[in-house]
Amino acid sequence: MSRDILDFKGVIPAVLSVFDKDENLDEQGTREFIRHLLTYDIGGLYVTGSTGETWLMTAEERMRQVEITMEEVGDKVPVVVHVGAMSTREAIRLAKHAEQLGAAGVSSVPPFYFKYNPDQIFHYYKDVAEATSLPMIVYNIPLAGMMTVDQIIRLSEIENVKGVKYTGTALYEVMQIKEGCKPGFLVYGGCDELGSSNIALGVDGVIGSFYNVIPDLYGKIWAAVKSSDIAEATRLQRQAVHVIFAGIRSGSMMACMKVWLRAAGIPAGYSRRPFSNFTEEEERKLVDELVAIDKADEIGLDIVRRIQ
Ligand code: MN9
Repeated sequence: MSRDILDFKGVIPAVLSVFDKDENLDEQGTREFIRHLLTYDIGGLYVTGSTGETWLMTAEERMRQVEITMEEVGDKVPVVVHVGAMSTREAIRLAKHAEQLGAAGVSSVPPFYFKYNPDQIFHYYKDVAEATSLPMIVYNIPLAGMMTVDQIIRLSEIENVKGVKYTGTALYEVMQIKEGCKPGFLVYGGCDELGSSNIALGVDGVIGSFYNVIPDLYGKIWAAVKSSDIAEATRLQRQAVHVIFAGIRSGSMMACMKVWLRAAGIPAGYSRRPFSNFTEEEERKLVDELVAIDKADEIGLDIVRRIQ
């Protein structure tokens, strides 16, 4: 029971947004989906981020999504709201809204598209972080242009900047960040493919897309690493990678995860254009592929049990 960022630990889904077939935000579906996620041993929820297709949503829809999420979650687990926006002004509006609703923290990718210089990026984070009392989790992701370790260390000197979600693959940077930033600075692994390695490096949590689909498997990976059973962690991580690669190979990753969840009776909806959804035949193939992975790897995934 917490709204404290210090409890934002462990396996944390970057929540999928639930749209209906006509691309409307499906409020009832969202509620049911959040309730479903809360049945797992998760350390929190990260909403309206990349996996939530946030860049395809209006600010009003994002705020509505946060309202619904907070109503469903209450103080069961901490919720961090991604408030990244094209302008500082808009990010501040979203951050203030998240604060009013009781979020545990805010997060943001750096401003992108125009190639902002490091000072402009620094001031973006300072302005957004200082606009509320909430902790800010910086989000470093190649899609928005990776920031250097030095830049993250500089950002960590801003009082409200309390951590980073690092969706890179250069794991030595995770160590450099941990060593270079203030004590207690939170570091989250963002690349699901590297879950077990990130956990072994001592990250505070892992935040990502596939924890919407296979939170049970990642719970086991977390436990295996923490009990120093590296052989088991590696075996389980390999299985997770098979699922992730199937999702990526589909060509529309979020839509694919939603297909799998729907097949399991969980109302995760559809993706919004320009992402594509799948024909019924393609959907059947994707579901068959997930079931085949589960069988070949002898995983016993919860989602596959629900499909059958
Ligand atoms: O950081 C996610 N990145 C994106 C979070 O959504 C772009 C990851 O969870 C990846 O989706 C995942 C698959 O590549 O690692």
